[in-house]
Amino acid sequence: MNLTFRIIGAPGTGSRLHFASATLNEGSPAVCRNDGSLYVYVDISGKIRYYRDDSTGTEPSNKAVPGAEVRLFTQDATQGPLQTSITACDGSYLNGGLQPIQTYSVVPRHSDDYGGAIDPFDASLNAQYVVGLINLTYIQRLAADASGNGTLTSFDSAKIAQFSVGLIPQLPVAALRGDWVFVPVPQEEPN
Ligand SMILES: [Ca+2]
Ligand SMILES: [Ca+2]
Repeated sequence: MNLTFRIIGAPGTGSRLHFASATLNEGSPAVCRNDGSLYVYVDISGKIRYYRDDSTGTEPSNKAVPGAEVRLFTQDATQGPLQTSITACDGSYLNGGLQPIQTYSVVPRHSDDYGGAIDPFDASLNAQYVVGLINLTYIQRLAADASGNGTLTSFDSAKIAQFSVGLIPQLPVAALRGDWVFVPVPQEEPN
């Protein structure tokens, strides 16, 4: 037996569905009255942008990050991603048709595709910060932490220098959290 419901309402709203009784008009097949729920599907969408626009020096910038992978997870950590989308040319992504009755985590990642962003000058900036010659913002320090240990030292400067001239294929931090760092980290949001 198929029952068709036409659901109207705002995304994320819904109601419980209770079957008070069920009667079949012929024979004596078993009838199970399992309650359920009806809800309007929700979408999770957003945009990924570079923190810094290298052409204008603007932070945070409006410069889009295309081609990043955006994975959507449920709370069940044993499951793989429920959906995966790729950011478009304007940095936007959309994961749609989702049940509003559970918690989701949005986890972006991106690899390689540095576009010449890491050069010896970055190693120099890092070194200048380490000896107190310049200041770096929190996000700049996050980007400069090549070892991923939470602090900036001359070791980070050395790794950036080595990577920028091709002596090492990857920064040590990439083994911990991938080639790219995304801010903010995934967090819970209400519907
Ligand atoms: Ca740079
Ligand atoms: Ca470090």
